[in-house]
Amino acid sequence: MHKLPELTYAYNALEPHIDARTMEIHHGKHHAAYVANLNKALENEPDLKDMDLASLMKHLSVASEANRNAIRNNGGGVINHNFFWTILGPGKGGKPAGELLAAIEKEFGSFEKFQEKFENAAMTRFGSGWAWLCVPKGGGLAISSTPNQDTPFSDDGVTPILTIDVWEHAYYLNYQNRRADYAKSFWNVVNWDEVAKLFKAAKK
Ligand code: MN3
Repeated sequence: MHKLPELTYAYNALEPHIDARTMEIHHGKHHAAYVANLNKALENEPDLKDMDLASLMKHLSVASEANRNAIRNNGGGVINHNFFWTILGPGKGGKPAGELLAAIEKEFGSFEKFQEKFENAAMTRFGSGWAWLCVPKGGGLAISSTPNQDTPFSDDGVTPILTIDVWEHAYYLNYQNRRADYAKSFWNVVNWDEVAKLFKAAKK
C-alpha cells in the first residue's frame, strides 16, 4: 500500500509564496486522492502491489490494460507530488552553488537564463502538468515539461532534480490565472541543497 508522505514543514511554512490553504488542499486532498486511487487500481494487480513506485512507473506495460491508465495517472500523481514537496522548503530560495551552479551555467549560459527557460517551460505547458530539470541519460542538464501526471520518473536513466507543479490546484487560490507570477515566486521556496544532493547522486 502506498502512503501519503508527511511534509517536513508546516502548511503555512512556504508563505507568502505558497499559501497555507493551497498547501492543505494540495497535499491533504489532491495528493491524498492520488494515493487512494493508486492503491485502488493496484487492488486488482496483486503482482504490482509491492513494486517500488519508480520501477512501476518505468514498467507500466506490466499492468493489465484495464488498470494501466489509472496507474499511470495516479502513480504519476503520487511520485510527482512525493518529489515536489522535497525540493521545496521554508527559508530557502536564492541560488545554487558549487558543481550544480557550474553545470547550470555551462548548460544554459547563466543562472538567470536557466530561470527564464524553466519558467518558459512552466508557462508553455498547455493545461495541467509539470516543468522539470533533469539529468538526462548522457549527463548534463535538461529542461522539459510533461502533461497531466506524466513523469520523467518513467524514463529509464533520467533523474529529475527539480520540478514545478503547474496544475491550477497548485496556485489558483493565491494567484488565480497568474501562472507566471506563481512560477516567479516559486524560486523563493526552492531547496537548492536538496536539488544539489540529487544532482550529485545522479552523476554517479
Ligand atoms: Mn499538484
